[in-house]
Amino acid sequence: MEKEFDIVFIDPPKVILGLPEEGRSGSFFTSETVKINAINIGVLSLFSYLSSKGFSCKILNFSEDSDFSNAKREIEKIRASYFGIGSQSGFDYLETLELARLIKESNQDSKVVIGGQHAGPLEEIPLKESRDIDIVVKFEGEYVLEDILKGKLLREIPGIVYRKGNKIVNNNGRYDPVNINELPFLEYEGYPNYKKYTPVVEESRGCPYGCKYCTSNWVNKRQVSIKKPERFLEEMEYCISIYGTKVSYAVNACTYGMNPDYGKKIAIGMKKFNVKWSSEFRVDSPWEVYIDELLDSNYEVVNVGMESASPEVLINMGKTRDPAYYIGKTKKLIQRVIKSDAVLRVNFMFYAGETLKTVKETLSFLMSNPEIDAILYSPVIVLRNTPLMENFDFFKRKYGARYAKIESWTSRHLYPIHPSRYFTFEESMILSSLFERIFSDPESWCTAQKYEIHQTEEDILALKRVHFNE
Ligand code: B12
Ligand code: SF4
Repeated sequence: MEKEFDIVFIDPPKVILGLPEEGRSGSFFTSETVKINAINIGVLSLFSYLSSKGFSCKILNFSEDSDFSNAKREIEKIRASYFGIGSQSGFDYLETLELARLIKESNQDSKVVIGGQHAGPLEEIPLKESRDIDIVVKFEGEYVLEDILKGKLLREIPGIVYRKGNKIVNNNGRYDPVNINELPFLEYEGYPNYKKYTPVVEESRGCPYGCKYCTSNWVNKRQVSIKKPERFLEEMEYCISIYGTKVSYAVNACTYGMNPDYGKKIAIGMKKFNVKWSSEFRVDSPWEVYIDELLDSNYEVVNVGMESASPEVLINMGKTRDPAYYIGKTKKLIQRVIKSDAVLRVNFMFYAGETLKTVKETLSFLMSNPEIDAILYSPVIVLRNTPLMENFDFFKRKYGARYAKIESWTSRHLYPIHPSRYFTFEESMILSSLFERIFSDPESWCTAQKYEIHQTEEDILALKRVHFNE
């Protein structure tokens, strides 16, 4: 049968198989009733790039489905040479395997390729766990998929794992990072129901820092591609022409303003658009250079990852070698932001090796900085191909940390832990959830979180009700 599309991308459903039973909180844990509803930027970027190269592409968005009936129906109708599933977090992994099965049921000759921040670092594992998956793309997908669609021999394509007969072959090497200045604008209209979601524009991709729990430095090789301000603002203008000025805009970056002069120019340019926006940056990034312009540009939420106020934990995380400087700089940022109208949200993590002392240090920081409007507090989950997993023995020996072997999590290759002899996983979850509510003003918490849901009155109210029992 004639293939309708070269590649059909799929944004998979989230946690509809084997839902982790434990109540969820913090950035790794969303309430069951209010799921994150956001555009899968990885998939949209690949769709936009390959379309610009002349390939016929389509996106199927099942991310909000609560069973597979819709997916089954849609997949049965469509014919494509390749199906590409974007597994971005462990919460869509089992669902990705099930989609692969459904694809092969009705499209026996199609190839299934998967990638994304979760699937990539798993390398050969998805191929071992599902006969229906043919290729895993380990890193960025643009050039790799282009090669695949052009029919290049798989053995000659760096950074993929694939099936060859009964063998699984893991190719070494990788392409240089994609220069995001050279990518086409995101083709929002290609994403089903795109208007329901928070519009997003990439400012930079990748991260030079090496936090030990994070997969980004594996997927992006600790290299960064930053958009030139002119290019960014052009794309933002295009995005606003589609979504209008009434919604808030997410500017996607591991750390906004890694080139602080660009950060300043972008903030100045954003002011002219007169739209609310937000991004994320580290407390120890060079924000002094652009913070005045940022706070004067309708920047709605200052969303920063501090992760801990305990010097010992900060060192263990690989966040900084100089905790006093790091903590001092956070305090300066707080003092600057409170003079503005922006909401200040600071993110924390219940890390491996937390002791009574380290938790107390973070709590006393929160108590002495009541100007913080909202926090996210998440128990750490160990991920594959991170230094934390590789050096987990250190935390076992020194702090009595252990893996919490909970099937509903580990089957997703998300590895929760008992952080130390002082705390179990369950306690770290309960405490994180409590701290989050105690130290957050509900209104501000929802303003920060609204970038990850549909920005409707009802969704925001529902979020507040569920999270704060209000
Ligand atoms: C921005 C971001 C978000 C945003 C937007 C996410 C979105 N829908 O796109 C928001 C805030 C909504 C979000 C939410 C969540 N996120 Co998030 N997020 C990120 C962040 C910082 C950047 C991702 C990004 O957009 N990158 C830019 C795009 C272009 O790059 P990319 O996704 O890597 O895609 C490239 C490749 O991976 C590959 N690729 C991607 N898809 C595919 C598909 C195919 C077929 C192929 C071949 C290749 C491929 O090619 C792409 C282009 O080069 C990452 C960390 C990071 N540094 O990447 C965490 C990260 C992905 N998020 C994470 C998590 C846990 C979550 C949540 C589960 C948190 C929660 N509250 O529940 C939710 C889940 C959201 C969901 N819908 O599933 C984790 C995932 C860890 C894991 N292994 O499970 C990460 C890695 C951060 C971390 N280390 O903790 N997130
Ligand atoms: S700063 Fe953020 S994206 Fe960069 S390594 Fe640390 S956690 Fe990962």
